[in-house]
Amino acid sequence: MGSLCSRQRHYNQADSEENAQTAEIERRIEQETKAEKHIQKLLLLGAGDSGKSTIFKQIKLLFQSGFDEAELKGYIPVIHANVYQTIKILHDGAKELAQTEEDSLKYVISDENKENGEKLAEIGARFDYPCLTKELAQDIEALWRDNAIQETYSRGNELQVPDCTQYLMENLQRLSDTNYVPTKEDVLYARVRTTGVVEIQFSPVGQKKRSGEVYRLFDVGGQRNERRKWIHLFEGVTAVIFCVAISEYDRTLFEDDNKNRMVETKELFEWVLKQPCFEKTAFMLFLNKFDLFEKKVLQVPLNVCEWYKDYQPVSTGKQEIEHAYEFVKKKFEELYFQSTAPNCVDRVFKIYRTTALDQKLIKKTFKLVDETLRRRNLFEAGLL
Ligand SMILES: Nc1nc2c(ncn2[C@@H]2O[C@H](COP(=O)(O)OP(=O)(O)OP(=O)(O)O)[C@@H](O)[C@H]2O)c(=O)[nH]1
Ligand SMILES: [Mg+2]
Repeated sequence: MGSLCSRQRHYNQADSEENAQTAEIERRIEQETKAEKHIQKLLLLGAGDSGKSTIFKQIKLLFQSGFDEAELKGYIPVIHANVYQTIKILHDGAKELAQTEEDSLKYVISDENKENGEKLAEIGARFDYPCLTKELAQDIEALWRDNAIQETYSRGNELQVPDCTQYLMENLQRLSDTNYVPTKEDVLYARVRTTGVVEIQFSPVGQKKRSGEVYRLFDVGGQRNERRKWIHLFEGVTAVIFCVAISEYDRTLFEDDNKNRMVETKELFEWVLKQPCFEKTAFMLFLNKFDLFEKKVLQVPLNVCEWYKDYQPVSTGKQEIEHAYEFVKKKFEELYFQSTAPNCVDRVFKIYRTTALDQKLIKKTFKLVDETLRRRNLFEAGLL
């Protein structure tokens, strides 16, 4: 009997320990769920090349520890690949224009650069690129300075020439140093098409002075074949940051040479706005690549784009830039209100003019985004 009692006591003790453990696990799950609820989900969306990953990199630089030396060095093959691919595009583009254009002579590569050009184009077609030596950098520089390549570059919008071309070509000597370590700026200029999804958690304002809000930011690939992955991220999104490369109104898609990039972006934005999951989601529209837009607008009229065909230039210089920017902004505003059902009208919609390479501007923009979202949270909690 005595031994039965003691066994009973033993069982009771084991039970209560187990119960305590279960309670502790449940408490932790509850705590974590609460913490998760506190984390606000931000989604970077937009077509390919619109600057999503550049914004993502800026967030890492601004609100996290940035890139350590190993990460910076990890960008060397990417940057070198960008150089080889770019010079190949320009070389092949010049050859094509020299055959097809009426004023074909200006696209003919000079005799002294012909052989060099063929060699570089062959390298650019490889899967494995060689190390960028000083000699190769010099060869690339010589080809870049060739009049035919410069003429071709001026038609870069027709050839999928990357936006970072000028930057890369002006820095070839540094990029080919044996001890080259990419700078923060090099990393921001580097172009890698995103495949899949990457995420980062951060609190704006800075390491020491935090705003209290915790955000989880998701970056996705924007090209057509990547977009089917987006839908898995659409639940519980606090805000969509929709990036538009406003300088690309005279370019066609990388994945479809017959489709204007602005028209694609318009259709994509419409589709995103109509997603039932986003009825209460805030929309932050980043009209990005303003630095390129302000240069282009004075040379290429906005109305070359079918969506902007009702645009009329009114002035020159700074005034014209502002006029063109306001026109584009209005187009997106109209699109937003047309594509927003009456039951969604109270969702937040803000437009920001951005240049993703400009760290100060991105910091300022994120402070504004943070303020807007905090104000909305207070309003929803009935505190405002
Ligand atoms: N000049 C300039 N270049 C920019 C700006 N934003 C991005 N870029 C460059 O544009 C290229 C494409 O930017 P990404 O951030 O990779 O574009 P993405 O939207 O992530 O593209 P996907 O991953 O294909 O969807 C990179 O070389 C960037 O350095 C900008 O505001 N101004
Ligand atoms: Mg990307």
